[in-house]
Amino acid sequence: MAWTGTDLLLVIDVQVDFLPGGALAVPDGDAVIAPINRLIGAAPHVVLTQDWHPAGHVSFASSHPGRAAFEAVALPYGTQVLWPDHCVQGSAGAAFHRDLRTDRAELVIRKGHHPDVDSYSAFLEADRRTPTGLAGALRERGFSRLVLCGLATDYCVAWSALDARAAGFAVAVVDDAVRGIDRDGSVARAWGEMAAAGVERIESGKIASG
Ligand code: VGL
Ligand code: ZN
Repeated sequence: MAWTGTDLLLVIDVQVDFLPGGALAVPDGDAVIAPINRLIGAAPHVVLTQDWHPAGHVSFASSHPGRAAFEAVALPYGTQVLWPDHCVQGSAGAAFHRDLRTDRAELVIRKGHHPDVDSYSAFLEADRRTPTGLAGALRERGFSRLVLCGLATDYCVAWSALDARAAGFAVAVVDDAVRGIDRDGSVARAWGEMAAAGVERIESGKIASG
């Protein structure tokens, strides 16, 4: 593929807590930084997302006495996986990785800021009703195709890709610029769901620069 003016690179959650040594480290997560920086250098437009939870967020296992991280609990909006405390607003772990090239970002969308609702997706929170506003912003600017990369394949990348398709965008996910948490086959399942929804799976080396 070659970039066109209505394409946008959407970089998901390349934050300290999701990288090796972080609170919710994605295995091999730092491998995405070099290909993502190359994509950022070549893409016509760039938007970054940032997982951005208040302390005591409902998705934290520490907010549910007697529960442990990676267990699932029932919440009013459905099943929620519990996570270690991560990406707390303003914390060092919530910062973008220092090697990520953030200079070209035209917009940073923060998600997961409602205390009682998680948001893996950059578009629609986990209650599946509360929009983040990103679909409207991108539509208003006339973008038609979104190229996604970042962390984690099986959570924030997949949910964002599926919601972007549902919002009417053409979507591609860059295979070598994503890594997953991968619990119980969740990465393979995510790729299957994305393929079924018409999400294209591409390699960063196949994207022409400029
Ligand atoms: C994510 C779990 C919890 C992600 C965010 O960025 O994929 N995963 N919060
Ligand atoms: Zn989170």
